[in-house]
Amino acid sequence: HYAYFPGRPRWPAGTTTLTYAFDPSENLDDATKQVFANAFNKWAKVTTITFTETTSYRAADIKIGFYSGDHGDGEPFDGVLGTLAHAFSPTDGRFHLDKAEDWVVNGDVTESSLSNAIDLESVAVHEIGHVLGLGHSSIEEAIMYPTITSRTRKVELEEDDILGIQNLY
Ligand code: TQI
Ligand code: ZN
Ligand code: ZN
Repeated sequence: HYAYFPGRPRWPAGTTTLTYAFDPSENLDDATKQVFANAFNKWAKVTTITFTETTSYRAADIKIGFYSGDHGDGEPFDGVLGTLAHAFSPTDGRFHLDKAEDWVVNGDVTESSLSNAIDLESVAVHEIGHVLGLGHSSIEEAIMYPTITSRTRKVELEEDDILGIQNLY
């Protein structure tokens, strides 16, 4: 079953648009940005919130970046596997990914020759759930279930994820 963060934090009532931006200190290619756009769209489809990219990192509601090791927020990344990414509860908006992972942007992660390959969209859909206020689900099929395996793709919201987000917004 779905869960929320303690105190059930959420983006304010009446929020119809959330903006997101990529840390300008890295130059992500369009394919990578498209993966995030696709992940946001999964949540947009089942809520009344739309997500739009902005070039103003400073002003964006959701700030996305890839970092390695200690990156200044007290939650250092740990190299290959272990923690892959983290996102803070509403309305913080920080969404960080571990640069050390073998992220799969294009192509079929299940066919990757890298045993540690991680599907970027799968992780992005999960972390956006956290950005919006969902905690972890006890249902294994849910996007918000707290385990993902290498070389696995899991990007479709499950009924439990949808009930959770629709009960929050
Ligand atoms: N990162 C953890 C996660 O996103 C970080 C974390 C632990 C967390 N507890 C939290 C974030 C509570 C918010 C609230 O769950 S992770 C998965 C999953 C991770 C894990 O790198 O371990 C995914 C990142 F759920 F599949 F295991 C993405 Cl999809
Ligand atoms: Zn971080
Ligand atoms: Zn999680």
